[in-house]
Amino acid sequence: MINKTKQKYSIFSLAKNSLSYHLNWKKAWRTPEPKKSYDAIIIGGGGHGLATAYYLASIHGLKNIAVLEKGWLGGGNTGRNTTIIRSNYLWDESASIYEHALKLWENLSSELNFNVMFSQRGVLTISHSEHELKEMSRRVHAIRLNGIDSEILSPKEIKKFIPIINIDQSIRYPIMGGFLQKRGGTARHDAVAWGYARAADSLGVDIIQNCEVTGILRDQNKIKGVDTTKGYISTKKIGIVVAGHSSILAEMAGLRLPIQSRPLQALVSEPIKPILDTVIMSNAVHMYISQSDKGEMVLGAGVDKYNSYAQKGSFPVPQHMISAAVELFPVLSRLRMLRHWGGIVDTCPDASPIISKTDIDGLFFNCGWGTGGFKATPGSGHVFADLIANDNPNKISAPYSLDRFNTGYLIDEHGAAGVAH
Ligand code: FAD
Ligand code: PYC
Repeated sequence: MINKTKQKYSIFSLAKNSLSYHLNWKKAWRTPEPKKSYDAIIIGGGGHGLATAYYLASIHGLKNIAVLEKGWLGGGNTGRNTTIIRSNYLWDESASIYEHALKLWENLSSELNFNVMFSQRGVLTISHSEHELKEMSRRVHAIRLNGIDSEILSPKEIKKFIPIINIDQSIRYPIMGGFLQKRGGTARHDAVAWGYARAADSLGVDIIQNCEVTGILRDQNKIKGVDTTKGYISTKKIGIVVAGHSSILAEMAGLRLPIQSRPLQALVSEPIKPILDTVIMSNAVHMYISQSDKGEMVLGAGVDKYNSYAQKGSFPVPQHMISAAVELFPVLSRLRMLRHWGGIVDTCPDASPIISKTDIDGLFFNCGWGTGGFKATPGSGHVFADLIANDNPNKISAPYSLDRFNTGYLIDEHGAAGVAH
């Protein structure tokens, strides 16, 4: 129920602030100068880093923390992704972490008192061959055994669900069937970063933008502090959550990670009236599509097959994706592209993330989410905060330790990652 007093107050406050050019409008978070020392430092002000800081403060009571971000909050992959959220992975370890995240998404706007526009509009993955359909059915069984919703749809059922889709069997990528996770969907990416930032700030976390970490210092095997573009800061614990830049930060600490950094591209069309109220993914084409609340058609492609730190990719990749998308959705053919961009994704050999301590006391990594970490943001922050606070992984994060690259206990999710690596 709407609280009428609050509503009147906020309308009045909106009018007053607009007349005063918003000069006295309270900022959503402070802009502090860094202190000389913190109990823990999180490097990277994307969704995962901000969520980690929020849960460190809200659950584990650590208040003397800073998040150091070299640019602006959410300016990395958090603000560049196509916002698909789902938990329909193959292995139990994945079901456990992605479903943990999905459950947190379901209450996130209320937890943060910030509308992250989480919308459970469903995610449908389509298949274009008999073989792909059989693999899909194996995955659906595995997903359901983990208690997660998933159902197979025939081409006719898909057409009923998505009237603008072309199920003609003579096209290059004919639709043979698909599987749907109804609880999957999308959220507003910037709002996720802003919501976590505001909530963390209100618990005393210092969020410091335009502060690049340039060095990681240690005293023998223990973390001592960081060099930054705003000076030296001492700390005993560092959580590194920098996605595509993980190898660079690892090198600063004298470590090597099994990570490749590659461009992943996406684009939006000019805004149009609502025509699509779900999310569709095609792993064979490497195409995923949804419609944003502003009306833009949001489309993403597969990774470029070379390593790079430039936040852009090559033209043939989106060109291939768009030509297939137009066959599958002929209604798109006359739309104009509004924006196109790339992000640098950090991919592991098994297409699963790393959430791990290292051999250096006080140094922790959360990376390797590759093309699919947005959906994990709340769950990733939640378990990473637990790891940093307790120096030990919990049941959900334990399988994601760096050890797996020695023991061979890999969690191969190439099929579920949706975008080829
Ligand atoms: P980021 O948001 O990249 O945050 C890392 C931050 O670290 C950056 O802000 C960066 O500036 C900062 N940083 C780097 N170096 C330093 C330094 N030296 N000092 C201080 N700060 C530093 N995932 C999904 O689940 N669904 C999708 O639909 C999806 N689509 C995608 C589409 C595209 C085009 C791309 C690029 C990615 C997509 N992803 C998707 C993946 C998802 O975006 C990422 O896995 C996720 O956002 C990673 O979040 P993060 O907070 O770890 O990283
Ligand atoms: O992981 O669902 C996903 C995804 C879709 C597009 C990019 N990643």
